[in-house]
Amino acid sequence: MRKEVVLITGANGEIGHGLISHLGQRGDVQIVALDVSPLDESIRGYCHPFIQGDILDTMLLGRLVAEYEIRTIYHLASILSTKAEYNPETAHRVNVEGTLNLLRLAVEQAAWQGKTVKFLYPSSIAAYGIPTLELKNQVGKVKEEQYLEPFTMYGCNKLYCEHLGRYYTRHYRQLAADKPRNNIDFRCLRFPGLISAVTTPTGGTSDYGPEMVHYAARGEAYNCFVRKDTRLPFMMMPDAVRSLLELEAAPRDKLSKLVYNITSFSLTAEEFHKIVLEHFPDAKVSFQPHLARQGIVDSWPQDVDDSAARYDWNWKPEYDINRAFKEYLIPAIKEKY
Ligand code: AKB
Repeated sequence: MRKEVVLITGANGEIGHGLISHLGQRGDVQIVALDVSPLDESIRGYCHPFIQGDILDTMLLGRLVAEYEIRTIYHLASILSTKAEYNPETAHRVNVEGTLNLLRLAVEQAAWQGKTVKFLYPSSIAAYGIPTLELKNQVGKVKEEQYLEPFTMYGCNKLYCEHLGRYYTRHYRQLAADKPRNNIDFRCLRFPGLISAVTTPTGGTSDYGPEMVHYAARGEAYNCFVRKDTRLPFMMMPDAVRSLLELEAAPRDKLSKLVYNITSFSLTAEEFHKIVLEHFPDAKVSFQPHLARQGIVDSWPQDVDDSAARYDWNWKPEYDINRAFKEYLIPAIKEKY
């Protein structure tokens, strides 16, 4: 039997890496992978094919439409929050025009196949913007609809692309005489800061968490760019990958939202440091807040309300703080270095 085709953009990024390893080992789908950078050798064998190319290259995307019957798209490619601030217009092009191109590809695929195409999209806590630190410290778990005034280009892009996904799913070509049957099924997760044992993040602002652990494991000193009391929600990569796959598999009629918060645990940079020291007693970490990056993290919630995901599709993280470090991150990272 022919395997269903899954297109993964941003294949070489952190989530892409985890998702391709997981789906590749499962072996029940054909992974067509796309990234501007060459793909890590460890996951290349799972991709049939891997295409090195740009999501802004509409000719390339047109070729994909013609060559493959894509049933599910995991559109992971994006420029993260810190990197995006150095060149906001380029970030806008990649994050927004790139997403629009992929939604367009999904529409064409759906029309061509006469079938629904699922579109899985990772959004982020960066979509939030809590105006003051005082308020951040008061509000507790933030719901999907609250404080949506992001401080970063990346956050604006993520929030707008959530709207684009909703538009394409519910209203696209609403005035067209030949309005096509609605065949895009957009499903989105707002991720907290993600932590992988396999890859180190680049260009994000929640990166201080994973960086602290990876630096300690390599025996390198780390200068943390946020204050000790800075609290953010985090999640381990295996949970993030599982959440994407569970949302993908959930029956449409169980989903009351197109965009869901999810989280695993929240901790401060100081708590992070203490855990790192338990496992790497020689770790050298200093705290020297970077004004702008601190401001960005201060606008993101300490915690998010993921009750809708828990109720609608039974979301539950496997890794709480204890298991996250003891059973996943530390053993895997010690093996890596
Ligand atoms: C970033 O820091 O930009 C990302 C995110 C929170 O989406 N890790």
